[in-house]
Amino acid sequence: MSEAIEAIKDWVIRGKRKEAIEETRSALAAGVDPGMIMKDALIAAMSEVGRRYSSGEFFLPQMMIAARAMTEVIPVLKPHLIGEAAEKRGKAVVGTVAGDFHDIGKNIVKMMLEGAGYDVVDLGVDVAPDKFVEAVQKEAPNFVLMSALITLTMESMRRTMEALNAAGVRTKVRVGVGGAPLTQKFADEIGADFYGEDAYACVQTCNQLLH
Ligand code: B12
Repeated sequence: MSEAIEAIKDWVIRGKRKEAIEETRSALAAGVDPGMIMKDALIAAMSEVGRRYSSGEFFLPQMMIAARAMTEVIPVLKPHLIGEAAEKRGKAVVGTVAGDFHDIGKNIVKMMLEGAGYDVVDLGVDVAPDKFVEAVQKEAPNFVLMSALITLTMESMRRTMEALNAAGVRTKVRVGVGGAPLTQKFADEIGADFYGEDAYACVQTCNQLLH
């Protein structure tokens, strides 16, 4: 892996946002692939932070400053990652489910969808099942995309599916789920239309389902 990628990853893990931004700018200027920076530096940094948190090497404040560094690098990367979509494709409602405040992954999904020509209604974090239902009724989207990062909050996805069914709007939308602890098996179990491993997969599946 290139030295630049390693350096960006390291600055993010250490929560050094100015250094992470500077390193990202020089890597981009040197022609390093932006997708690689996202995957091998930023997302890899978050996995490592998670590992260190689990093992007790890191505590919550370190996880927070690393997350802030990542969040601030993303806008630097954004113009290099996504182009101007030629045409509008469809509409998606995105949100992190009830009880969960993690939004980095959800925001990347949103960014990639917008870059691919989707209108995205972002419900934010800690979104209760009835808020998803209201958004479907009000916005008439093609997709409802739910994100969860905590094993316990995956259950909020199940409750949201139940709420969509109970309100009679489930058949009006395709539902996609994602986030680090999610699996295809869980998506099948709660009756979602698809699971996406990452933001690229999410956009690809949405495109396929529309055609
Ligand atoms: C950063 C982080 C935080 C930040 C969040 C900042 C923010 N604004 O989001 C802070 C410090 C605030 C935080 C808080 C907490 N966290 Co935290 N956090 C993380 C960490 C390190 C990284 C998460 C992340 O952003 N990853 C990078 C993104 C890009 O990845 P992603 O979200 O998976 O998204 C990608 C794909 O999954 C996919 N995707 C995502 N959403 C969707 C949706 C759809 C539809 C599709 C198709 C795809 C898709 O595309 C994305 C891009 O490719 C993880 C560790 C880990 N391994 O995940 C722990 C982790 C998730 N946190 C954890 C915990 C325990 C907590 C706290 C409860 C800690 C506490 N004691 O307070 C709180 C939670 C509070 C709450 N109720 O939400 C645990 C969860 C354990 C579990 N299994 O349940 C983890 C796994 C850490 C650990 N190893 O223990 N956290």
